[in-house]
Amino acid sequence: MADKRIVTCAITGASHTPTMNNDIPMTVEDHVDQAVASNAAGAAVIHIHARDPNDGRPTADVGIFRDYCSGIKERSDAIISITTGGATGQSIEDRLRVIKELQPELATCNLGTMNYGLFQMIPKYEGRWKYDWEESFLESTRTEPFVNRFADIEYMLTELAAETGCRFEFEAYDIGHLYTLAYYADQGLVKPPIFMQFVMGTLGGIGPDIENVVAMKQAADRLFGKDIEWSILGGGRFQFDIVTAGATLGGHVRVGLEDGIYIRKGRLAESNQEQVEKIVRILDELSKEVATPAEARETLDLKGLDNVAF
Ligand code: KMH
Ligand code: ZN
Repeated sequence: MADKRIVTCAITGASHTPTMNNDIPMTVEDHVDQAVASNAAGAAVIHIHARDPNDGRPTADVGIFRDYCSGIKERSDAIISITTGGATGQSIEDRLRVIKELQPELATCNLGTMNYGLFQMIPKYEGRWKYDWEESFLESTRTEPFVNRFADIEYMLTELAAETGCRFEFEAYDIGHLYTLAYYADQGLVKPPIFMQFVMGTLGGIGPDIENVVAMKQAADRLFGKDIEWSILGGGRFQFDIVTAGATLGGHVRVGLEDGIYIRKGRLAESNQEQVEKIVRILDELSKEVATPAEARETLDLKGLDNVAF
């Protein structure tokens, strides 16, 4: 593991909707502004999904992704990690098109088909929805699985990687996913450094308990040894507890409104930047240095901003 901590900020996502937090970015300008501000606050990596600017619904529109990416690139040297998870209801073809066209430095690779329950948030917002798509979208996660088949993973690790030169932020939602990745590493399809995101607290994945963070780390150490650069995110209200525990155990960290919409108990975050500032403060108190984008590129062996297609 590199000494300096790579901070990722997941600025928008599909887990939270406009009703839940007024400060979720909606327009292209919002996304670019919040990405640039988060980068300036210490996030070397900006993880993006795309939203329809009219009502904030998740979209796979490559033009919108392109506008975010070129806007961010114009005003910063942030590393952009584009989602391939997209949102429930999008086909795998829709989800991967953006990677083929924009050829980013990093893209996510989700390590298994699973339940991904967002419906449990519905009762809290009943009768207050701002847009008609929000409740039905969250409800659809009760019946629609999050599809990431072995064949999809293999395609990403082989053809997509060769065609685009992108590397992956591997999303592990449980310990079994680490074993899936270890299988592909044994097959020679994954080369170090392996950038791994421990995703703690998804309904359908491993829970947000400190004991589970330790178990994930121990399994990753056993399976990958020094080949891994692991990072951690905590979904929902345990976001900062989990991320701080991960940092203490030696991990890189991910924050952002995709993963949690609060800055502390009872107070919604005002922006992604506010969450980045908080984790950078915590890291500083723990005497841990934050990696610049250039340092993160070196640690993760990325191709560089000159080689993207946006
Ligand atoms: N929403 C996160 C828990 C992706 O974008 O591909 C997982 C994620 C996956 O960020
Ligand atoms: Zn995401």
